[in-house]
Amino acid sequence: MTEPTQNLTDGFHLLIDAFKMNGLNTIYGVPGIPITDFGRLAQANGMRVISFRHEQHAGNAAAIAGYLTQKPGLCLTVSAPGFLNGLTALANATTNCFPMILISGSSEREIVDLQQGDYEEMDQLAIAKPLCKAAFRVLHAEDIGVAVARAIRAAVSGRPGGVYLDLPAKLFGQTMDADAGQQSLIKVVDPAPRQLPAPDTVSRALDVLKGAKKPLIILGKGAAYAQCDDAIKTFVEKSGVPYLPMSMAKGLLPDNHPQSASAARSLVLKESDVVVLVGARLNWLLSHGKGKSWGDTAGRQFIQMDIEPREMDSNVEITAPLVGDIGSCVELMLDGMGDNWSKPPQAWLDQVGDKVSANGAKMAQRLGSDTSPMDFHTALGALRDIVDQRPDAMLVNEGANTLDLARSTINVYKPRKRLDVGTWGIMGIGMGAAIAAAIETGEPVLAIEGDSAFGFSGMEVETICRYNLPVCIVVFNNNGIYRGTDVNPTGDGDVAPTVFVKDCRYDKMMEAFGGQGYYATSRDELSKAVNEAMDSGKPSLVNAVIDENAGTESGRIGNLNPQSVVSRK
Ligand code: ADP
Ligand code: TPW
Ligand code: MG
Repeated sequence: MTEPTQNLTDGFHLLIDAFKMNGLNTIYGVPGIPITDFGRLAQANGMRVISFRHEQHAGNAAAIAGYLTQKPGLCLTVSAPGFLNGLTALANATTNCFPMILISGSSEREIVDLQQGDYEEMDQLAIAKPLCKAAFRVLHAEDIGVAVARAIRAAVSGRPGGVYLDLPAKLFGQTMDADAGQQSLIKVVDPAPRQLPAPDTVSRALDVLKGAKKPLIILGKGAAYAQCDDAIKTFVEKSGVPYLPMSMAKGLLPDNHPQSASAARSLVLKESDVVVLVGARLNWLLSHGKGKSWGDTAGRQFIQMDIEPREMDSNVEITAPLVGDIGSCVELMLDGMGDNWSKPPQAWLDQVGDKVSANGAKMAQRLGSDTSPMDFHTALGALRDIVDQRPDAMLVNEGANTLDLARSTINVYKPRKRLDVGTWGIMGIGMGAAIAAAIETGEPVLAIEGDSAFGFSGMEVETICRYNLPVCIVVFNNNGIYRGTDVNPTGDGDVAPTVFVKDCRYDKMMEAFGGQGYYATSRDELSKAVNEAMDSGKPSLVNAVIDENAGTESGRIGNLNPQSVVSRK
């Protein structure tokens, strides 16, 4: 006779209880051996389990969930290949400082370690380790509580990032006494404690800022992640300093804010004498803080607010390193500024303001265009007007020209509304980000996708339809990567490597799964389709036909693209 099971629990249930106890209620993943039943049981126990068609997109969704909520997003995969598919997203999350936990089932330890050829055999822990913040393996059910607690802390404390949890198949079925199991779980207290910057650095930063003739504030996605939106807005406004938002920091202050220097980016980078970095790294996206884009660097001083001490001096000297969480850094700066803080010299504000007005007028004219076929500005002009009317919508954006031009033309009015290719400039985040945005915020989602970019995660259209998510995808269909006009110079055989099937119909993909497809060849058709789609709240895809000649190679980052100068083919 088998023992009664009422007083027993097992690995499956302990894991679910540990997540729920810590407020982690959604899992993004793909089922299979050995985690199929885990997904089922999680759903049966009230967790939301979102099944994808490919782990990379589930992982990207988990990372975006982490970014939006400050709780680690959970991604669940099978062993070896499923794990590897999820690993790209884990590495990307870590690179972007987004908290997530990749949980993968794995094969039997003894067989893996002796390399005896188990089903999907792979030493996953060793492979994950260098690509994330922390990696843990759990061999005993009674350790699940500790493992989940450590995974949460590692993901969200300090600089957020990805954590890997390796769960061998045997763990799930291990049983233990239910009471002892319950007691082994840990509800993590204060997982991301505030971290105050040293008082003397705050004074130093204030002195440097006070002495500035041409100050500039740069807001990064770390500032958006920190969810201290009011303090940041007050800091920028009280300082009177022109600010530049990095792409995912757009909307921390509305893009039409009078202090926004976005339209004068080149000028403010070149001419600023004091730069305050708020949750933004001086990586390639800011030309490493030196070189041509920054003009004459002599005498320029940087103040940097970042939770990661080792970020300081990574590219240039940081005069005032404020190591702490953005909320604490900004609040202490505000305290120190007092009530009589004087604004920057008027000459600087006028210089920036004049440039912003001149460039803004040029851009407004371009966005008013109505070319046939549509070029990028015609299509983006239509979408910009739509987003102006729908400031709560979540915006997802990837591609090359489709990314760079949408970033500089579409205004964002609220924090954490814009999700894009991030630090790596990676293609394929689109559908994962759109799904997480819809699930985590409940707001409608507009995904503006290059046709190539969309292809990386396009099959997740089925996922969007299956969960009936309010996602409107607009595919900028210019027949290829950057443009659709490349030809094979040999004159026969394969088409050029950057072009796709011409005039294809991505809208039919959406229809295939029961969503609404639209086909738009003009500004009017595009406006009408996107408005209708967003009003309906139904899964929809608009195939926007874009002039295949319109794009430029690599969009705005052609300078990073090596090209042969040798005359042989
Ligand atoms: P962007 O790409 O927008 O310029 P980055 O990803 O380069 O932004 O930089 C984000 C920075 O923010 C990282 O250096 C990270 O350590 C930091 N960061 C993330 N969260 C916080 C936080 N809560 N407080 C302080 N710094 C943070
Ligand atoms: C994971 C390289 C950068 S941009 C891009 C590729 C393939 C697609 C650009 O074409 P798209 O946009 O989307 O049609 P548009 O408007 O200019 O025509 N693999 C990964 N990441 C990157 N960044 C690439 C390849 C790339
Ligand atoms: Mg394209």
